[in-house]
Amino acid sequence: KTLCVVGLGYIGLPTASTFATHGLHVVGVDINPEIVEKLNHGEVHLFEPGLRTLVQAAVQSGNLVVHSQPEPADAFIIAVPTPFKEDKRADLDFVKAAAEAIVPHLKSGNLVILESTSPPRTTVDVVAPILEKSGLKAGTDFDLAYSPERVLPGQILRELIENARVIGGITPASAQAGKDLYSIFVTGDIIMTDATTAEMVKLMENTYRDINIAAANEFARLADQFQVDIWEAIALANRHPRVKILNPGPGVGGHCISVDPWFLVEAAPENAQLILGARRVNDEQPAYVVDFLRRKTGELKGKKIAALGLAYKADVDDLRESPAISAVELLRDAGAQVITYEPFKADFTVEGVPAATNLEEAIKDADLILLLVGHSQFKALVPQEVKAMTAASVVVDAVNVWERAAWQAAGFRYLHIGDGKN
Ligand code: SAJ
Repeated sequence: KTLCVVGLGYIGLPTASTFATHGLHVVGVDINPEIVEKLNHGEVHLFEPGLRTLVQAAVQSGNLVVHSQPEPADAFIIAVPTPFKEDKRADLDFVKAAAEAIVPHLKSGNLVILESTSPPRTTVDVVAPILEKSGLKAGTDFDLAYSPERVLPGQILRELIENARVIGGITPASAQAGKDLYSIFVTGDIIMTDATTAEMVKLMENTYRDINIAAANEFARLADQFQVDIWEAIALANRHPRVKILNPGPGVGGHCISVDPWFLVEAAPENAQLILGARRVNDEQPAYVVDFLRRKTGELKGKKIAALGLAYKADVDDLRESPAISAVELLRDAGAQVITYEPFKADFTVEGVPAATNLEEAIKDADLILLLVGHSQFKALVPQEVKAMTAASVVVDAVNVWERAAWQAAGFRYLHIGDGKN
């Protein structure tokens, strides 16, 4: 069996490599010539634990080759990004271009799977008509299915294999063909449905999480207003057997959860009011963090703030839609003298803000340390040791990973966001 995977990002590359190490002949395709060149030399352009080793094994076995154009294959997987534009609408240009690129190679009996997160009906209304330019009919001459990925960045390689997977076919036979393909390596259940249901399932999953994080963030603001400590309140509420409130933080980032709910808002604005409200709450959260800082620690102008972490969440190098970056920009605009430190991307700078290359450089002259991302290496910091490295007297923990008592014992004033008590 031969497989052609179009788009070698966080999903396409692990998927292509895993199929290759399970015996399929895989052609990986990417439009970026630098990525093609790198991968063919066994170098990887993304950081994901274990990915480099997997890609090298796939390339060395001869089962994975990387080209810039699709080639004839038994099956095609489209795993290109669906970014969203300024107007909060899904940009399907990459999906369309990938489908167009497959058309000249499509043969009777082939299977095409779309994995890119897309607005409901994309497989049926957008992808099928493009592929049918080949003269072949979707669902009759070739199979077509939508299968969302559900892997968590940081745990992609394990979750790709173990998670349950939904396959939505434009016909039951297409769903079955998709199931047969993924069965090669997926050990979790593979559940078949129709294509549009599968698209909606994916969007519902991430929207559900966004709404629940928004609830946590809104509770944090309320607790702050009522002189309650949100973390104490959440711990108590979560003792209820059917309540599981998520963690408030500086907001919701990444290319999934902060984006996907918009696809539903775009497709049905009048029926997506709660979804829209949740998006607004989460998007305003960096501003809440800055407002909290101002209320608790006074005037921001001239304040020297060491901002630790810029990634969208802990232990990833991904800065897309990162609320930490938004918070830094707001602090900068408020006149604070911010210096950032992001260990996973030390060379990245927020415009107009210096970036330190190590922790000590970031914190030594600071008045205040602001923790924006709970990277393991920040979590592991020993307050006594930090005290010896910094002029700062206050730490503000936006992700609640530090122990209040330990920081206080080391002589810091400790605040976590959503704390109305301190
Ligand atoms: N966050 C909070 N509070 C929480 C949990 C998360 O503020 O209690 C923030 C994180 O810091 C981050 C954002 O939310 O900024 C999203 O992080 P995440 O770890 O919840 O999810 P992602 O975006 O890394 O991956 C999600 C996953 N979806 C769900 O958990 C429902 C993953 O399974 C999907 O595959 C992925 O989106 C995707 O590609 O769609």
